[in-house]
Amino acid sequence: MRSSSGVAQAAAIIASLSLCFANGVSAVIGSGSSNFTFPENFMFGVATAAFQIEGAWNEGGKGESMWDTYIHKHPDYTPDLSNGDVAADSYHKYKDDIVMIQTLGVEYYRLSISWPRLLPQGTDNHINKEGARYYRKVLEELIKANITPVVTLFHWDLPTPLMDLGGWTNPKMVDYFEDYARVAFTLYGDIVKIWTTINEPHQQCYNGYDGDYFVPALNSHGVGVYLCAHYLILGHARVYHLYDKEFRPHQKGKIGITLDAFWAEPKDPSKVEDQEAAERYLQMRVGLFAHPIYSETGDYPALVREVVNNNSMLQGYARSRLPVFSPQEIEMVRGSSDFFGLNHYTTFLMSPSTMEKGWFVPSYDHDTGVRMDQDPNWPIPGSTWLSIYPAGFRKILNWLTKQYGADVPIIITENGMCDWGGINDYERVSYYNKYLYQLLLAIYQDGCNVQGYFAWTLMDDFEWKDGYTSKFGLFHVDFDSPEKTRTPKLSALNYRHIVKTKKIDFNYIKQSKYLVNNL
Ligand code: GBH
Repeated sequence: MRSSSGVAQAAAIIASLSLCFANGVSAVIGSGSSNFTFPENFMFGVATAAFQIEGAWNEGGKGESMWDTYIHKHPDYTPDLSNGDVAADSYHKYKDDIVMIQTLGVEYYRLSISWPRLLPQGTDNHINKEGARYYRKVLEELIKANITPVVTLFHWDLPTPLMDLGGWTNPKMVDYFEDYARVAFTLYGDIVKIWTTINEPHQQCYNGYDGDYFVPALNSHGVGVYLCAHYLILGHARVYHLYDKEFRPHQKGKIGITLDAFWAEPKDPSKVEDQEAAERYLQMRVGLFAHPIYSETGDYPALVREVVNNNSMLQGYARSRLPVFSPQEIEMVRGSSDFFGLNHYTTFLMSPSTMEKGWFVPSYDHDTGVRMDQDPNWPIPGSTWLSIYPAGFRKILNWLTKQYGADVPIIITENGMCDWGGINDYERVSYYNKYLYQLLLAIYQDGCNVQGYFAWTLMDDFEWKDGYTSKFGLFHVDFDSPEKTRTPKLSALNYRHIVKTKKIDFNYIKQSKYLVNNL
């Protein structure tokens, strides 16, 4: 194995780091060990996505995803002029990845299947045998290593031929998604027992269909965005029922969806209009997807329906830009998830606005009608959008619990922090400690039903629009080396300690300047 020595080396570095920290180098500013212990069966894991790590974009019979096609056509899409052609080369180095996951001591790994690697045309008439074998090998290797795979079917890398048909604005996508899922359940359902259908529909529709921040860069402001949401929701529900009826009886697994949610804080908590803006943001951006699936009544939230209907009318549309579910569809979607997969990163401060720079009329932003700021006191260690406000994590968990009840377990399918790189990532250590502490408070003091946590992400990867400039990994990847050498960061060591002790020890690793800031 050409690179297993690199991983052995990585494991050795982790071991030596432990020794060095056991000698007590830390300058302590934090508040010592938290009193709380993570619950007995709490699922600790780490997450990745196919397009961000695999590379091998045209190997092994793989078809093109819309990200491949778009970035090849627009090479200056990312600031470093990069693409996902090679990425972290996990297609060839998956065994190394699995050793890294083992080193962290986590029992779960959330990965995604590249739809075009399995179905090069997107449709199920042609299954790529080599792609099918690849995921089989990865999944079997994980099981051998005692790591439970959690598989996402769609983490944004839509097959280009389906994008050419309009992507998720096309109602036919619901069928295609079901067909793809059937192939995946048939091939892997004997060993995969936890599935998620879709990763972050909101980010996909907002950035890719309303705007051009993500591929497909459709710029279908205020129109395509709701079609995308509508058919993603229906596609999810279809796949849920497919699994529930045809596969669950013998495969006996679980299936849910992953939604993303920033916390929304009123900019001035004493102002009613800011409180309303925060609530409107949450309903428009989280409720749009969560309410149809997790609420008692189903369908889009009343507030969203009202806002988009009214604006559509004022704008001269004969019908609402927000599509309408039939009563049968409402019933099909309602309750179509065994858990609530939540990705959470940061918080914004909300105040009402009718127009901001860069908004279009109509658009999702204009419909939402909320200006988003961040508190200058919140540290921003990397990309502009991700500022550190740990308490927001506890608050969004409470908001979701209040909205949708505590019956459906929440699994944090992503949480993590970006910086500009480096192995001594004290800020990331601090981020994880503080966010995980808020999660413990949500469990023990607020009664939120959180059953698992996946750190984003195993290693530095292709961070979509940011290319390779923005780093989220627990492991550093040297993208300049042909080996894509992986090296553990301090945050890997810290996470391993948390997983092992089931406690957060704020003193385990020397503190950063950000820790002074007691949020
Ligand atoms: C998740 O998306 C993804 O699931 C994952 O693939 C990704 O690597 C990870 O998080 C880290 O980014 O929202 O207007 O402030 C997060 C999607 C998209 C959120 C860009 C922040 C910035 C523009 N991110 N967005 S805005």
